[in-house]
Amino acid sequence: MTKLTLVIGNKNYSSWSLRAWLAMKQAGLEFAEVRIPLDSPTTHEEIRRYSPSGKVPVLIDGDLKVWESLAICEYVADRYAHHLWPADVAQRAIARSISAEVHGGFQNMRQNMPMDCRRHRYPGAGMTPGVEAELDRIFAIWRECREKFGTGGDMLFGKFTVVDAMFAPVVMRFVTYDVKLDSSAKDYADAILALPAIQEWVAAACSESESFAHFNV
Ligand SMILES: N[C@@H](CCC(=O)N[C@@H](CS)C(=O)NCC(=O)O)C(=O)O
Repeated sequence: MTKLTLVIGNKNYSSWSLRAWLAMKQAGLEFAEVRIPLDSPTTHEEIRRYSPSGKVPVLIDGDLKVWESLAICEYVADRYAHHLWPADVAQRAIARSISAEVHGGFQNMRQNMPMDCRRHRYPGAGMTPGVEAELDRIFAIWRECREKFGTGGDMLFGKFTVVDAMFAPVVMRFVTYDVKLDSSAKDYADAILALPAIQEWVAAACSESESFAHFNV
């Protein structure tokens, strides 16, 4: 039996689930998935069976439960895949700062541009002055990381790290809302979209039947 189980929400909508799932895939881990469709009358009760916080994702590793997407990424890196953080201590500190910033911030984008990985497109929707300011910050992070740390590959710190897992749902939003990207941001977004794990996630999202009229998950 598989030892690791990741409990997630709908692949189309659950941006937090995508972060943990992608980090685990990129770590090369084998794990079982429990998918709990969000926004149904039984969702809360079902999630509570697994998750102390009542939210997904939650990782179950034997007797241990780890919740909060960033804590799951930290645990996976600590326990199974040190390479999910940059090897250099200063770069690791910056990668952690950015990951925490994404985890706790960008509320305007989250609110106005919910993730919707299917082939739905809403060009220009959700853009507000608050979102624009957050996009500027995201582009500045991407530019700086690619210039300073990105030489060893096409991810923000060269090779794939937790930071890329944190930004993957942002890339999804940029596709859905057709956010204009300069060439360096586009190259990075394209590299995320080309990851086989991302393609697997999107294909699964496309095959889901649930459709939410209002969603912000
Ligand atoms: N900060 C949490 C956010 C988790 C979260 O909000 N999960 C949503 C789905 S993406 C959820 O479980 N919603 C179900 C509910 O609130 O009933 C994390 O990083 O994991």
